[in-house]
Amino acid sequence: MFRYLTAGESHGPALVGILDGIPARLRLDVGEIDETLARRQGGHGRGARMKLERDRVEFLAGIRGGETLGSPIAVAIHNRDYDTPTVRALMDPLHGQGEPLTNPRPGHADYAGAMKYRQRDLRNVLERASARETAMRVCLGAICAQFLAALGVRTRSCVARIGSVEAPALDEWEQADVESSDVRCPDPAAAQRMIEAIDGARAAGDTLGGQFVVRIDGVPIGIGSNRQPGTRLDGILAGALMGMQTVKAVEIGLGAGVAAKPGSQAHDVFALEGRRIGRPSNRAGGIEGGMSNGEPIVVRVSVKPIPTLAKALASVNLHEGAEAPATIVRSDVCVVPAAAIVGEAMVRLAVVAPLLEKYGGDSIDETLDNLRRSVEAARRLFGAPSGATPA
Ligand code: EPS
Repeated sequence: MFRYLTAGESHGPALVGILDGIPARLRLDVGEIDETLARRQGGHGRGARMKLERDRVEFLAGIRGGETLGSPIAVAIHNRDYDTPTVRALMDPLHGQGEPLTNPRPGHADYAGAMKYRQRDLRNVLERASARETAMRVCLGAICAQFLAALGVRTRSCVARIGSVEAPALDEWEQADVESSDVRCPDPAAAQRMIEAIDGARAAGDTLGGQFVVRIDGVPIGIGSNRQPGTRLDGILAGALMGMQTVKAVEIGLGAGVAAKPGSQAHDVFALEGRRIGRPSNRAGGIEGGMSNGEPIVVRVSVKPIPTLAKALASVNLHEGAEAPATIVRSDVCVVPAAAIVGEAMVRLAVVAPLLEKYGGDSIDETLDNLRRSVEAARRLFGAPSGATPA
C-alpha cells in the first residue's frame, strides 16, 4: 500500500512528511527535488514570506547512499521564519504564546476551524490551514516524480488564467516557455497581461485567483478501474486536486464544456493509423470509464483568490461581538503559479498508488519488469501483427 502524511504549522519549526510504499533501489536526485521546491516559491504576486524562506529537503529516513531502501521515507523542510525571535516566542511547541487573533477572514479556515476545534485564538487554526504546508506536498511529489520518470510517466503544469486574463487553449506547450515566465504561462502576450492584472490587484489591496492545467504523459492504458467509485482514476485525481487549499473546481478533458456538446462532438473516435489504434482528438482528457486510455491526461483546475486581502474584508471580532475588518496578516496577492506546482505534486502523489496496484514491486527493478510484461501482453491481445495494436 502506498500512502503519505504531512505535518507542520506555517510558522512552527519545520514541515515534515512521510512517504510509505516507494519501491527500493530507486536512485534519487536531491538537486531536482530542491529545484521543484524553489519553483513553488516563485511566481509574480508572492509576498514577503517567500523572500525569507529557502526551502530545501532534508532526508531523515528511508534513503541510503542516495537510493531508496523500500522503508518509509521521512523528510523535513526547515521554516526559516521560525528562527525570528518573535515568531519563535509565538510558536515554540512548549512555550509559544501571544495575543489571540479574533477576526476571521472570509474564505479561510479561521471561523469553521475555531468552532470545530473550540479554539478562541484563530492562530491555532490558521497555522495548519495555511498553504505553507504545500511545500511538503511538493517535496513528496518531487520524490514520486522520480519514481514515475522511471516508469516513463511525466507530469507538468502551466498557468492558463489569472483573474479575467485567459491564455489561448493549452493542451500542449513547451515547458521552457513556462519556466521562463514569471507567471508560468507559456503564452508571452497573456503572461504580460497577467502580470499587469496582479500589479493592479496589489495596488487595489485585492487578490486574484485563476486556473492551471496539469498534463500527464506516458500513463499506460488501464490505470485506475471501473470496479468501484473510489477506484476511478478521474475521481482519484479530482479528489487529490480538490484537497488543495485554494481549489474550487477540477475539470478533465472538455470538463464543464462537455455539458453543452451533442454526443457527436463530445467523444474521441477510433481510427486506424496503419495497425495502430489512433484517437484523433482527446476530449476525454485521457480517461474513459475511470481508466487511463493511453492518451495524455489533461486536467484544468480553478483556484480562488486567496482570502487574506490587504484591504480587509468585513468580519466580526468574535471576542467582542462587534463588527470589525478581518485580521490582516502579511500575504501573497496571487498564488496561481505556485498552485500549478502544487497541483503537479498532487497529481504525482495520486497516480503512484493505482500504478503500484497494477504493477506492484518491492524494488524498482521488479516494478519495471512487471510493467514491460504487461505492455507486451497488451500488444499481443488482438493477435498482432494481423490485429490492431494499442499506441
Ligand atoms: C499564507 C500566508 C502567507 C503565505 C503562506 C500562506 O504566510 P505568512 O503569513 O507567513 O506571510 O506566504 O504561504 C507560505 C508560507 C508558502 O510557503 O507558500 C496563508 O495564510 O495561507
